[in-house]
Amino acid sequence: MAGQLIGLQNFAGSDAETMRAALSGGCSSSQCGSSDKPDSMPDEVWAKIKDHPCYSEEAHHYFARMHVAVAPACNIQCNYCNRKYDCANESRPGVVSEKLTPEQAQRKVITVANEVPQLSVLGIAGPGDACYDWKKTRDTFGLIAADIPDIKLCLSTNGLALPDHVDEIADMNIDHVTITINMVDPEIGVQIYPWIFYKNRRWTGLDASKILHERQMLGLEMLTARGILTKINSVMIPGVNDTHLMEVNRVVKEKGAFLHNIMPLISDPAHGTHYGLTGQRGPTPAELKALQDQLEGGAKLMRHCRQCRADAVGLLGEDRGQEFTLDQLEEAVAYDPSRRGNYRALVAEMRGEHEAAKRAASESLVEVQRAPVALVAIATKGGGRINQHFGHATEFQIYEVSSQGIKFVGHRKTEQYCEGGWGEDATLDGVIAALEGVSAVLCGKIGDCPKESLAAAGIVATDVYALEWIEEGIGHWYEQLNGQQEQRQSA
Ligand code: CLF
Ligand code: SF4
Repeated sequence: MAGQLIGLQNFAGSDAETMRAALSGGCSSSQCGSSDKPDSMPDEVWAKIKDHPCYSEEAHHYFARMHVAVAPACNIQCNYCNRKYDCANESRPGVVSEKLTPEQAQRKVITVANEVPQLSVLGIAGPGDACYDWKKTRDTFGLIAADIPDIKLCLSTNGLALPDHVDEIADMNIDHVTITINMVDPEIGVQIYPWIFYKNRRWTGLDASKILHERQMLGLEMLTARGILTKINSVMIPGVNDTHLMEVNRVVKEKGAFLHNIMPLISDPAHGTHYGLTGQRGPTPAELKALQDQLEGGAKLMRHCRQCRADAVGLLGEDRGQEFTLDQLEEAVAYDPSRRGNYRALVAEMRGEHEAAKRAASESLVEVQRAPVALVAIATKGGGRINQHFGHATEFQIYEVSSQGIKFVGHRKTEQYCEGGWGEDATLDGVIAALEGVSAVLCGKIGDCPKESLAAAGIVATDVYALEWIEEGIGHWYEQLNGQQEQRQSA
């Protein structure tokens, strides 16, 4: 069944046929038409999210974001942040990005747009606060929107300075704003924020926490009133705000938040943060999933966040930032819209086919009565297909399957097992540990050796479904599992 696996991240050419082959993994058939728009979603909201890889889980299979690190100044102190590094409210902590001027950012974005046709969103997520360092944020977005009018503009903020800029945000067509809201009770905020800087003075303790809370709520309400989509990031800090995040979810939903993204605290003494140095731990993956499951039915959850860098480039889960550092950029660049245009046209076709496959998979699962709920890990390079070699994966996308359907529930990061054609046993042990609780791994290709080790750990690994759509492959695997069980029961 498996044909040639074609990389999605590096399209060799800009012509439509090359891209079609890369996207379809070798198949040439496609159908136009249907979309993934939920029936209850207004068309104007769908138009804003359908190509945004963070606001739409489906879009993250096809579209890429890039961040430019133009806003280094910050007006608060979070206990999980060390100012040597980038803003941990949106980015993985402990990472330093290359700070850019708005003009340097403009050259970088044009270069990326010419080379990465999946690019759909430009985000400013620090390395400090995009609203506090507003002039640089505004100048950067202004320059790039003039060159690439269809790129979506997205920013991330702690919220303190947000109300001062909401009108300009609306005027500049910034459709997506993330606010980090870790509490709606200032008493809890005291344990997270030692100080803020507001109205030319420094505030501490409960006063600081109250001001921050009021400004965050005001900013969220102002954005909602203007129809700007908001995502709320909350850092889950066990023993500090973990149980309180239920209340945060309720309040932000009431105030119109579009998405809620619960991010695990990453705490490491090497990062030099207050929490890192005082031994505050982050949640386990199981604790995070349990909280997310409890929140189902509240504000819609984002479960596919990768806590990316403040200078990240590429599909979520990949980081091509190092290919576009300042020293590699040309002095003068001009935007060429052809590759992004060709790519979008093809994705519009492919999505129809993907949707049809998803529907067919769901319908066939209704027939499957007896098999238990299972977690399935997928190795994918993007495009919505099972198209990555097991040994090349640095993360697996995790889906939950039952007779009720198939849903994306998260991802697990791993070390790459196979480097230069050889797999390391020690690395494989780490991969197996990362796949705890998973019943099957579906991938583009896998050798006998890792397959046997996974089988010994109770995990089926197979490349039989290579190049199928993810949901299609999971559905086929699950039906086959059910068939085996039925045979065992009738024997
Ligand atoms: Fe960047 Fe954030 Fe915009 Fe996305 S990231 S500013 S909304 S374009 Fe996305 Fe990265 Fe998670 Fe952020 S995966 S850290 S949620
Ligand atoms: Fe650090 Fe971001 Fe918090 Fe500022 S808002 S202290 S940069 S994590």
